[in-house]
Amino acid sequence: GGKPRGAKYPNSLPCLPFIGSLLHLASHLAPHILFNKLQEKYGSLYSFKMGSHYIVIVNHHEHAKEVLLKKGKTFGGRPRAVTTDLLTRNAKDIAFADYSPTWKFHRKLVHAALSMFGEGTVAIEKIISREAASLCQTLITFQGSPLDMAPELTRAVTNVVCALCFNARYKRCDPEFEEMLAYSKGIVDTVAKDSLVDIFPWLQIFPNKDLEILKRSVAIRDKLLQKKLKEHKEAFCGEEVNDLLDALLKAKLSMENNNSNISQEVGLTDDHLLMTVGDIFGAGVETTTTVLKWAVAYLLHYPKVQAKIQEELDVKVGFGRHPVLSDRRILPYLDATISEVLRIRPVAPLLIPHVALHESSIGEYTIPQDARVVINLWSLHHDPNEWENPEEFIPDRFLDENGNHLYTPSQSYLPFGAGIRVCLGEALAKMEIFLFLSWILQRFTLEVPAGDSLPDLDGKFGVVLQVKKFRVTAKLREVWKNIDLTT
Ligand code: HEM
Ligand code: PLO
Repeated sequence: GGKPRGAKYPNSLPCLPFIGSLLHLASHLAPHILFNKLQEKYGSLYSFKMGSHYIVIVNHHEHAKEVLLKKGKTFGGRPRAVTTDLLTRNAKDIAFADYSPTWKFHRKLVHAALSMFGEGTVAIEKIISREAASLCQTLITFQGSPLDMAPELTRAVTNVVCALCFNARYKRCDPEFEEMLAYSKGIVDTVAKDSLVDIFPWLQIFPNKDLEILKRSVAIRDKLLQKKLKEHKEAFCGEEVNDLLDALLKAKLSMENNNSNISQEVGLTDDHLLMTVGDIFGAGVETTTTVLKWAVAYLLHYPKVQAKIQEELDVKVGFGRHPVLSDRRILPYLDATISEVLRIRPVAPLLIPHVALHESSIGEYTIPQDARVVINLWSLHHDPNEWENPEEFIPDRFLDENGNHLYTPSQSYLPFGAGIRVCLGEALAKMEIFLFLSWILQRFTLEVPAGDSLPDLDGKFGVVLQVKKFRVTAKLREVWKNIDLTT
């Protein structure tokens, strides 16, 4: 205890009552925007205390990298919160689990399973292409009439994750899929707000309505997950691994055979299996879908970008075949557009909060044990010293002078985080986003329906930065009207 001699702590915001009113005044701002703005007054690294929690906000990439990479293990903890505890049966998952052998073990298992089924293999490309084809088919049936693409994109992405996790897929209007859409929205709207609620009174989590919605949604999700687990247990013979759930079951079985109690110790209980699959399923659906929605929203705002992607597709892929993963090399402008979407609208603008496992430092500042460290990725991605016109959507900033190669023009870019807590799904997400967008844009031009206004680009802050609902018309491109590329 006690303040070490000579210790210098990050700049602190004024004490509570003041912050309360300051934040109240600022209540129209989303947290990541407010934290970005507070730099003007307090510098890029500052802290405040809320209740018993000491919170540090990091707005500069050098500090962010020190936290995530150089001192990744020290800052590898996670805070507990009422809502995430509800979602994950007290942090028996990966994303919201504190640093522990159990967390490490599950991360390793999932990582191995994901590489086995997908990343880099033909299997995953096939699965994604099948869903892309189905999505394009759906768009054709809507020809000309305005549609909300969100549920269609969600279904396509859900089916990819569903194949990976459960070796299953949903048809349009499948009641189980509709149920999933509903509970997922319920969770996204309410979860993880409480870790910020002390700070942001206007987030209004305390109304029990939100907690009720969350509990109800989680109960429905758990029932679905439970059913999948039961089916998999019954079908699993101990050898053939068809999906992530099989892989987890196999690990559990082999551990139980080798050593009676170790599976309990390391956390391979049914609860852990369910929550881990729940994480991958939830992360797999919400993040990738969100990026696709942002991409469409920006393409509507920047039709020239859309036209340029289509030109690239026409020249490099042509009209005789569908895009494939290996086309990423020859479609740098599309890849740059995806990078720019992930910059300008990061899926997780504050990542997930980190916790200092013991006393440490960031830059020249002492950080006490148990401090919650929030990386403001929004600030990194909108830093005017690193990005020219950061508010402008400019895919070209990710291309070299010749426009042939993707490169990262700034260190201040971490859409998937970094270090020991780095996203587990980066490779999968990138494959999906690339294939879905290339398939759609090869054949369709996306436009704002007559009479509708352009999509809102502010979004809605939550556990992911959500896109507000908007409609699109997907017009079959003229050149494609006489081409039959049967899938
Ligand atoms: C964590 C971004 C897609 C699984 C994270 C984090 C970010 C992130 C920023 C937090 C890192 C931190 O707290 O330091 C994204 C983006 C995605 C995406 C931008 C899409 C473009 C996915 C997908 C999956 C996934 C498809 C699953 C297949 C996870 C998991 C964690 C995580 C399990 C928690 C890791 C841990 O705490 O140990 N992601 N993600 N993500 N992501 Fe993703
Ligand atoms: C999304 C809603 C699901 O029903 C449950 C779920 C599980 C894992 C969460 C995910 C939600 C939101 C995005 C998260 C992911 C873990 C990692 C990912 C927080 C709540 C990110 C972007 O950090």
